[in-house]
This record gives sequence, structure tokens and C-alpha cells, in this order.
Amino acid sequence: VDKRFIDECEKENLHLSGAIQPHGALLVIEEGARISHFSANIDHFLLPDTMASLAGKIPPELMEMLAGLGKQIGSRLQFESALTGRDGQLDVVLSRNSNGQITVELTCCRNEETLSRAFTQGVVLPVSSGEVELQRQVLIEKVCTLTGFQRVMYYRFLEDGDGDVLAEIRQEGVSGSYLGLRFPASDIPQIARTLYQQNPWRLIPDASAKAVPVIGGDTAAPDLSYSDLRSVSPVHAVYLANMGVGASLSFPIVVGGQLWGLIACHNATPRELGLGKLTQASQEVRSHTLGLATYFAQRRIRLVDGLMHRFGEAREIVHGAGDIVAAWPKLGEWLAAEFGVDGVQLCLDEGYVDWGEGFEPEALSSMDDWFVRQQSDPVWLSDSLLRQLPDCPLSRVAGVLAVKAKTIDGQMLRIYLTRHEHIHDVAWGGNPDKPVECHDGLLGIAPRRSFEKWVEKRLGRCRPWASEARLLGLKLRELLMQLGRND
Ligand code: BLA
Repeated sequence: VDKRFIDECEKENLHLSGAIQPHGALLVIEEGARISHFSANIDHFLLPDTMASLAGKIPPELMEMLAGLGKQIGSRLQFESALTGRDGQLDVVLSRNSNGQITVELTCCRNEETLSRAFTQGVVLPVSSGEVELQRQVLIEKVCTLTGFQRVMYYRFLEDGDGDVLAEIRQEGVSGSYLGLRFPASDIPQIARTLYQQNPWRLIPDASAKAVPVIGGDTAAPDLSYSDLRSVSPVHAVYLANMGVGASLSFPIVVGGQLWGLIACHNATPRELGLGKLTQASQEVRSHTLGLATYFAQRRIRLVDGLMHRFGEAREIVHGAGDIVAAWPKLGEWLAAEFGVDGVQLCLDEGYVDWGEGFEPEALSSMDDWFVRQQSDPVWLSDSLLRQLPDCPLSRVAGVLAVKAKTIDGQMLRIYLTRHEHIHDVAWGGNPDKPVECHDGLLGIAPRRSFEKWVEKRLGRCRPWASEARLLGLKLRELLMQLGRND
């Protein structure tokens, strides 16, 4: 992968910040029910009596909650209105961190009226891409209604880590739109992405609030990976300020174990939400995700079934002709249509045949040499040879899907399916190359200041390969492997 992430951003250990956001309080409890850490604001949340008893032992009502928590890292339990605090009832979230400690998060119970059960329809399975699109819109509308945030976006990650805003809804009077804009991978470092996968949401009710230190005896900062109160990264606080965002809330969309997208909510002014609403919104996102994952799985099954049939045609072309070279150019034409490419080249040890406009001879020999000798993966694809294989001679080919296979009689065949350059515009949410300007000397790196639409003319790339291109390549490989002299 080319450098989509900025090294410096990857160095910040977000989970070891040793501080929390001030809208809640935190206790860290060790083995033996001993409190190892507490946030400096704990006495603003707990009653003086409870505080006094903390010195001795953990109050029985909290003890009871703790007993139910699983031993596994990341185990989580939440209780609404479960403790009486200084200013009313408190919501409690327990989670097991990587050191086996329990983090206890206390926030004010807001007694919000949650929307009726009828609001949640559970999982509705989309059966077409049109329905997927519709469900996206329905989801962000629900999240907007539930959370009251002024702007809700459906954000999808691309292969290289950048992301697109696929859908957006704004409350009346909210100006400016991010719809259709792309944001660079480096806006959300890998470390933040991992934390996303481990938590149901990330709430930053006041991006400018001063963090509260977490105090502990002599032990190091506790692991706050599973604690949503975790203080906000200073770089991200600047980012939100530059965007004019006072409060941010986001939910991960995890498909097949991968962070596939997220729901991002903005409010210009600070906005806090209680556990009940956060949970309900997160369930909406999960129902949606489940439907989406099932849709992808079904589409893949249909594709695999269809491939058997489609590749049957190619097999017949080869059988009819006698062997793969004799099947040319008919087979070349079939492959070009099936893969949507401008050129197809088949290399054998003794030479090559081609169809359409593929690599020029010099570029082909360089590509072939690299693919045969240095690439261990038998199916390899690239949108931009210029970036991924800079040593390859300049060519009219911008991107390739390369497949190699040993036939039954021991021949190594290579097929190159190639696409020309496709010059196109990408509209970014601000110039993505701008984050490196120093802010105030405190931060090594600072986010860009402007998120105004900024158009990049993309050169040196082909039309992107579809998500199933690799699967198609593997199927082609299988076909080649079954060929022998007698075909
Ligand atoms: C975190 N960056 C985030 C998060 C989002 C984004 C959603 C998760 C926290 C949150 O929900 O606020 C980015 N927000 C977006 C994007 C959109 C949006 C793309 O609304 C599009 C509409 N950020 C930078 C640079 C660095 C950086 C250069 O721009 C690196 C130094 C870091 N982003 C950064 C960090 C976090 C973050 C450290 C984690 C913040 C935290 O959880 O405390």
C-alpha cells in the first residue's frame, strides 16, 4: 500500500492517554476488588458517602454489577440508572481491559424518552443495490432523529483506506454539504480504526472540553481501549475545531471483521447523550450492518454460481479450437468482454499472443519478468502501475490484472488483462496533501484547516477494478490449470 497513513499519527497511543473526557468519571478496578486508578473528577459524580466507602471497599451495588462481567478482554456490561450519584442517577458501563482490570465508567443518566420499539424493525434484507442505497438513507434518518445531531453521514472506506461520504442528512438550517466528497486515510489513523472495531460507538460530546487526568498509585496509565470516556486526541480536537464541529458521535460498520464504513454525526455545539439513546442508535447501525453483510454474502454466492456457467463458455471455446493458442483471438475477445478490459495478452514460454491494445513489447517483457520471478501471488492486480511498479517502462497500459498458472502438462501460462488510463476527477473534503503544516509547535502534525471541496485530476490510473475482480482472476487461473495438450 502506498503511504495513505502518516507515520507520526500512528505513534500516538490513544488508549494510554491517562485522561478522560469530563462528562463522566472513571474507576479502574483490579483483581481483589482494589481500585487502582480513578479520574480526578470522581467526587463530582459520586455521593460523599460512596466516596468515603470507596477507601475501604467497593459499594455492594457496584460489586454486584462487577460480578457479572466476563473475564475475556473487551467484555462489556452496561446498566442504565444503576447508581445514585451527586446530581441524580448514574449510568454505568463496565469493560474488561487488556490487563484484566475492569474500567467503570459513570455518566449522568439523562432519562431521555427513547423512541418506541416499533421504530426498530430489526434486520431488513436488501436484495438489490437500489435497496442497499435506500436503507442507507433510512438509517441516517433514524440516527438523526434518535440522536438529534445536526448532520449525519454514511461514510464508506475504500480499498486504500480513503473514504467517501455516500449519504448525508442535515437538519434544517445546517449549511454546507460533504455528500460525495472523499477524505484521506490519514484523517483516521490505524490505531483509531482498531479502537473503532472494539467499541460500539465513539462519543465526543464537547470537542473543546479540557481532559481530566486519571490518577493511579504508582502504576502506569491504564488501558482505556474499551472506555468511551477516553480523552480526545489533541490532533483530532483541532480537526473537529477546524471543521466547526462542537460534538461528534460515530458508529462503526464492521463487515466480515473489517471496518467497512462508519456513521459520523456532527453537531456545531456540544451535545451529550445518555446510554439508552446511544445503545438504541447503535442497534440500528448493527441491524443495518447485518443486512448489508448478508446481502454481500448472497451476492458473492450468486457470483460464484454464475461464474461456473460463464467460464463454461471459455472452456468450450478452448475445447472447440483444440488448444489455448488456437482458441485465440476468440478467447481473447471473450476475456476482454468478461473482464471489461482494453487488451488481453497470453504469454507462454515460447512467445505471446494478444488481443486489443495491451502492453507494448518492452513493457510486456518487463511486466512478465517481474510477475514470473518476483510476485508469489498467482493473481495480482493494480489500478496504477506507475505507482506500484515504477520500474516498468512507460506504457499506454495504466492498470493490470495478472494471472499465472501451471497447466496439467507443466506449462506456465501468464495472462495480462489490461486497462488504459482513465483520467477522472476526485472531489476531496479539503486538499488531502495539506495536513502537514505545523499548528502551534505543540503538535508535530496538524490537520488541514479547510474542508472546502478541492478537486484533484487523477492521472496514471485505470478505471478501478471491481471488488469481484480478484475472484474472477482466480476462476481464470482454475480454467488455465485444467488445460493440457489434449484440450
Ligand atoms: C479520529 N477522525 C477520527 C474519527 C473520525 C475522523 C470520524 C473518529 C472520532 C470521531 O468520531 O470524531 C474523521 N470525521 C472524520 C472524517 C469525516 C468526519 C473523515 O466527520 C468525514 C466527514 N487526523 C488528521 C491527522 C491526524 C488525525 C493528520 O487529520 C493524525 C495526526 C488523527 N483522527 C486522528 C486521531 C483520531 C482521529 C488521533 C482519534 C481521536 C480519538 O478517538 O480521540
